[in-house]
Amino acid sequence: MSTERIATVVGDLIRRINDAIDEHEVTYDEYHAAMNYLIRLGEAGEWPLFLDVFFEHTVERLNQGEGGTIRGPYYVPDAPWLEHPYVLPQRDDEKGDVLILSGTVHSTGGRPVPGAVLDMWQADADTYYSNVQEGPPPFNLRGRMTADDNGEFEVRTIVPPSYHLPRGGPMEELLNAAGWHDFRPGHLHFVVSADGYEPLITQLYFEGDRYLDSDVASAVKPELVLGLRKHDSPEEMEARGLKKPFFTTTHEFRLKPQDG
Ligand code: MBD
Ligand code: FE
Repeated sequence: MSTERIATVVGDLIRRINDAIDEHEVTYDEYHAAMNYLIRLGEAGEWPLFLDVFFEHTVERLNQGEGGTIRGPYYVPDAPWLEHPYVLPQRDDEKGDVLILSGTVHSTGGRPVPGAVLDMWQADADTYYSNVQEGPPPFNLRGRMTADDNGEFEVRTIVPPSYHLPRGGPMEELLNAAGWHDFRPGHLHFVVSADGYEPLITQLYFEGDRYLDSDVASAVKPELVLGLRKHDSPEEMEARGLKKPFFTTTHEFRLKPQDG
């Protein structure tokens, strides 16, 4: 970043925070409480969580647009490559309803993108992300896969229930202190990429989740909310080799060509 850009953006941030302090007549006690809070936020390693919850959505909207949303703090690179038929790595007794997500990767012009890479991750049914929180084994519910020659893919995972942010640290303390809830609608995360296209960072949500309209991270867009179809007949379960009911849904990811 240039000196000029830093002076412009940081200068404006400082001015606006001073305006808020002024408008709300912040006391010395409040000023020191804020200082103490920000120090503890850093010591707890929660700066990425704080920034992605409160600010990433605006950066995302300016830089990605339709079909995308925020990445959030819990992406981990180098997730395992999956083999056909794709099943997101999970424990034998992984909690949650079975979800079969099928779909396509197309260009914004509508053409299939053969071989597009889908890097996918999600929390488990108890809201824990592998490689981040204690609990799940490494790379649980994280994996990379490719779309076929027609840009199509299908992957089996679990339906993500409503999600709450990690608790017990400064982030939860702030949300409680302000009387705000700490929930996000259940979601699946993706980075979809292919040669010649801008990578698409996005999430998928599901109809009926009670937090679709009040996501603490402000990251829901209508085109990312999918319907779920339930399959509970013995024939459908047997055809899939499943012993319990399952849900299906589909989505089309649209990649923007580079420089165009
Ligand atoms: C998450 O899982 C998440 O997706 C976001 C955006 C913020 C915090 C935790
Ligand atoms: Fe998430």
